[in-house]
Amino acid sequence: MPGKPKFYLTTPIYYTNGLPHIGHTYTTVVADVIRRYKRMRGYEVVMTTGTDEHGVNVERAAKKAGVPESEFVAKMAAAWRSLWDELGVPADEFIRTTDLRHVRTVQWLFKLCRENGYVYKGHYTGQYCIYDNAFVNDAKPGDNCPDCGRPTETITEENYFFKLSAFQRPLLDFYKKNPEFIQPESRKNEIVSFVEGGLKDLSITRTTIRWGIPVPGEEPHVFYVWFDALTAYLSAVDGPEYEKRGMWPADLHLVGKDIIRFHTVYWPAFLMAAMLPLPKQVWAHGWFLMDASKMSKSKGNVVLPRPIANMLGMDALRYFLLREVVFGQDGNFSYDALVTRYNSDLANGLGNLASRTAAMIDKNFAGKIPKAGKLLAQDEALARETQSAIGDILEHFEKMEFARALESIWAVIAAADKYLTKEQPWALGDSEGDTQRKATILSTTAELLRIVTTLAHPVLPESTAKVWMLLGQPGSVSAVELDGLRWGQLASGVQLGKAQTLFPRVEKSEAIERIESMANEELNPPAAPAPAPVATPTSGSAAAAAPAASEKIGIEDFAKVEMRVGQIKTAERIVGADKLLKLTVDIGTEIRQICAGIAQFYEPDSLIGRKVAVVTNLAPRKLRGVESNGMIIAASVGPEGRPVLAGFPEDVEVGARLK
Ligand code: ME8
Repeated sequence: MPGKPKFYLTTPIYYTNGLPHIGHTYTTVVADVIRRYKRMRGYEVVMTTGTDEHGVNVERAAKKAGVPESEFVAKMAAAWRSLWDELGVPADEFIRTTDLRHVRTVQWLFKLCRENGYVYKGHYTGQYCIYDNAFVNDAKPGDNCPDCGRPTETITEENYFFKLSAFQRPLLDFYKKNPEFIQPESRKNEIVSFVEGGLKDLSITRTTIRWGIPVPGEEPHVFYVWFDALTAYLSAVDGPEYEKRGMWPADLHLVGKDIIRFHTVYWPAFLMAAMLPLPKQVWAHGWFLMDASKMSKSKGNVVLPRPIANMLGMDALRYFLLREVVFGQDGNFSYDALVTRYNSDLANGLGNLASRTAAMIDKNFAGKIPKAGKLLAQDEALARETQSAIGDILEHFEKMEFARALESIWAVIAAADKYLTKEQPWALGDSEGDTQRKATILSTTAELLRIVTTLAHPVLPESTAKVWMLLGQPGSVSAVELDGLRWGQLASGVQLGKAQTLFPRVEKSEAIERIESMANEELNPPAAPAPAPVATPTSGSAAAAAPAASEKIGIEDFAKVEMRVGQIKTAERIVGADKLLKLTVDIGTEIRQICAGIAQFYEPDSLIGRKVAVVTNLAPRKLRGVESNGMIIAASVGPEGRPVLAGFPEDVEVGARLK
């Protein structure tokens, strides 16, 4: 049996002098969407991302942090990697440019280019942009970098040069023969005219910096960052042994428009010089802007992904990034637009359709998906409309028209809402005929839901998996083959899964405030460890939290802690914070809002009226963006530290002081 076709795609290898913001998240999320989509179309997919760890910027950042470069980059790379894992966009291959497998590949590529006569030694004096790690051609001393606008530095040094000039014709021929290589089309014209304007040879090693991959036998030469960084795509799939792995050439390099030239001019030229296969496509998307300018930490306008994922769920962020902006163009990021889309498209759209459908099936058919009875014209029309949308939506995905794909999926959802409003299954009675009609309407809606869920899966992996379970469909939605997706494949007679809220509606200003507050906490972490929401020791046993004998405290220290009997008035879950409950607690003199990390062990309703011990003189702090003004005392039980609220066997007055 022939194996699956292979698909290899990459994101850029991100710099380690900062942490990921929404711009990096955008590229990585798009890569993940394509990966999931391609898998559902039967491909064996490898997605590479990683970290670009060499260069003078890292040298300086490590110095500033007072640690060796290797330590600095190891920490940063781990942070990038774990954030991608946490956000559900893990790398299949995470390549670090300090990995040995990468070092070997860069040295091997250089050797091939040199053996083929495309490398020579020379001197270069020029203006260099340390921020972009690039010499700035045609710049004079004092000029700023045309890309980032920051000052350039004059550098003279012995370099190895790559004969880029020899590749003007081969590159132009290659673009012509491979019209799909540079995407989108508008970018292609830009690159073609750049290459037509003539190519200068390129310095690919440096002797003035230390932190780089050494050129074997040519120390102190180290590789200049782009020769190093671009090669990471090949190192990740076994470098010199790429043929054995079978993933090279890459099918797709996804990049932002800022680095398209490196990917469509330098990279194919290096590979041509080494006589290695060339990638099939480079897709350059636009920028996410904040207040119409590019995000940067120095401008203080970065948007972080984690607070959004915590508040609204990662699917909401994915949906927004792909739906809001035409892929390839620039777009503006705004929290307002994000939350609006969340409430309208996810909570009211997909979420509402799924929960309504499930609730009606539950009520009328004991939670079992009914079989359709006689179909009326309107049922058939909806089926036809959905069936024909499948092809269009797949085509949009194929062409990377993500916004249009989602628009078409949501048009189908809107058609279902309209259908339900018109057919009003809730208004039908219990007669044989009415029950039959209800069965047809609900099975039609459930089938439509199965199809949109499947089609939306690459973009909304978590929530569509929940809808799939809710519909009680066999297997997992990620295993559905999109090629075979048709109307009429709904498994009927199956029991619905447990109902759950997919996208709880949020109040816009509160949601934005909480996201911003969490972002602020992340960007400016508190200097001292903040108090835990519940006074439970983290390591499990009470003894573990007790100070060592030599650290015994005096009564005056204990007296600093004010504890009172409180009574819980209200308790509710917090959207985006699985472990926390938001409580209001009467402490005698006032009602306080307190967050407690007990949501996994206490049902909110069971807490109302309960008397608890409260630390009342703690400085207020925000937990997951919600203000907490005090702390509830609990024992920490068992190895997993299950919280058990401290209480009073006898009746006590609210507000009484604990001494
Ligand atoms: O350039 N909007 O790394 P980098 C959209 N190490 N995408 C954005 C963005 C924004 N505001 N900001 C960043 C490098 N990106 C090199 C790459 S590859 C061999 C070496 C995304 O950390 C976008 O994909 O500066 C852009 O190309 C990339 O992050 C730049 O990441």
